[in-house]
Amino acid sequence: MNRTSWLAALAGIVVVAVVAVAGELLAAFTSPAVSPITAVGSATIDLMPQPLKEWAIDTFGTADKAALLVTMVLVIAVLAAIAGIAEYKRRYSGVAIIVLFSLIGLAAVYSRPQAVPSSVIAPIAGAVLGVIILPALINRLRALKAAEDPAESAMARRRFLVATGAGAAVAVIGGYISTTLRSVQVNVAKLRASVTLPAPSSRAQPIPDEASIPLEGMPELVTPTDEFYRIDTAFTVPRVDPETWKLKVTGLVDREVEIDFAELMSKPLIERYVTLACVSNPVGGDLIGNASWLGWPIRELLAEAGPAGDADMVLSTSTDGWTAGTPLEVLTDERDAVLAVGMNGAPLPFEHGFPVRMVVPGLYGYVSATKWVTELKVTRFADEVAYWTTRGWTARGPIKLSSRIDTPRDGANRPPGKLRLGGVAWAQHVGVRAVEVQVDDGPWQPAELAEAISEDTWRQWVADVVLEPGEYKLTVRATDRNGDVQIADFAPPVPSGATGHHSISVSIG
Ligand SMILES: Nc1nc2c(c(=O)[nH]1)N[C@H]1C(S)=C(S)[C@@H](COP(=O)(O)O)O[C@H]1N2
Ligand SMILES: [Mo]
Repeated sequence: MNRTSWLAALAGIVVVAVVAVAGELLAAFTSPAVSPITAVGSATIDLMPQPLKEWAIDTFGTADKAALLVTMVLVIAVLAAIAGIAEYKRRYSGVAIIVLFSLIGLAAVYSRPQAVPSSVIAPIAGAVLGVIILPALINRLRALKAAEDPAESAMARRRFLVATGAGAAVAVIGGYISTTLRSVQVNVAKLRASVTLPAPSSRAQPIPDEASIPLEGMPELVTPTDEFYRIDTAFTVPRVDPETWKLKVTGLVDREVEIDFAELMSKPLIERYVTLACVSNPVGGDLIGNASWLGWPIRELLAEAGPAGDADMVLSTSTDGWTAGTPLEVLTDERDAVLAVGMNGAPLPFEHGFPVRMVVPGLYGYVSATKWVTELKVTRFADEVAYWTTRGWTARGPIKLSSRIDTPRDGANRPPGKLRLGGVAWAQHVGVRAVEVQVDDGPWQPAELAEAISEDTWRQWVADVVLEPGEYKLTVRATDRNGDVQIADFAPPVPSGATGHHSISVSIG
């Protein structure tokens, strides 16, 4: 690339940055819930092919949104550079790229469930701006190229650089204003501080001392909230105001019911420990956590609405349009599926669904744990398809019986003699009956089980093995209270959750 091409690329990047920032600023007033950039991010997540999504979760885990943002910025910068060069080479070809960009932004905004009619203003205004300023800046570059004597050339260079520098300054200052504006518009800290949790009418079963086994490397029995895994499709975490939050029960019901946050908080709330697990969790993975949840049983709310006899599913919807399809049965049976407002004794964090989410013992999160929930539609599996079900996952998602070795870590070196292994096993809503460990292909040996908090939570285990110097493979498996043994055959997370035994390697000596 020659010097002029570099300058044209720079012009393209500056123009697109100005357009993007203008769009964000305008959206702060015309469409606070959906801006062009967040809409493109969210739409990208929704459209991303399944294998890519899984790879992103595997590689970046909870940092997947940050990774997406960085990728988006890089891709947009490259396209912007191309638009600048194209415009220089051929009038209006760069403009065409900017228009195309804006159409994509417009489509993304339009696809968002939180979009309002005025949400289209920002991408359209951005397009108009880009169409005006890109040719203007590129014309200055042409003037520079066409300059015939040194004085004219110096003048043209100054004019180009001043305009480009001004554009960059506008983008930086505008970007700063737009982020500040957002934090002023939504006083995030205040939203959560406004909530005081009532005392539960039924407390969580006290945790017996014997439920935790002291051993270096064991996970905490109750996962600290800030270490709890987070998985969702939300490019920006929804900030829902409890003052305006409402939950509707619709669909195949005798009567539609609506409940607001104050009403929900005035109900008799129960507190329970429930271990939540993600269907994307690979064997031995850490997309699982145990917390106490304070909430109102969903069956009580459904009873007020009166589900029809032929209904078999509840489609729950989040403010951001995400949906889960949960069997009606598990929301009405004796298990404590709740509309949770509290997690580990505090209001839900925004990332975990503030102000209200669902927690259903025994089901993977993708079919049950709707965060920022605002609607429960009583319906039939035959009639509705939830978010992940359209993307290759099974419609029903009971958590599979599983176990994990937490200590020692895979690849650890230990001295010969007695080695104590430890970890967790889970079979939510059935309960773990036994855990066994195996050295290489040797016999299965029983592990010692900690006491369970309840059948809805994971259970700790330890086992001692005696090993001489050498390399070993150590494996764990669990049996549930129905007598079912954890499946040995390997299956990937798609479509209904991973199976296979977790193994680690250790070297002794
Ligand atoms: N609104 C919304 N709720 C959601 C999701 C989502 O993408 N959007 N993901 C679900 C999935 S796949 C899981 S595993 C759990 C994770 O809950 P956590 O992030 O609080 O751990 O939330 C569920 N609830
Ligand atoms: Mo999940």
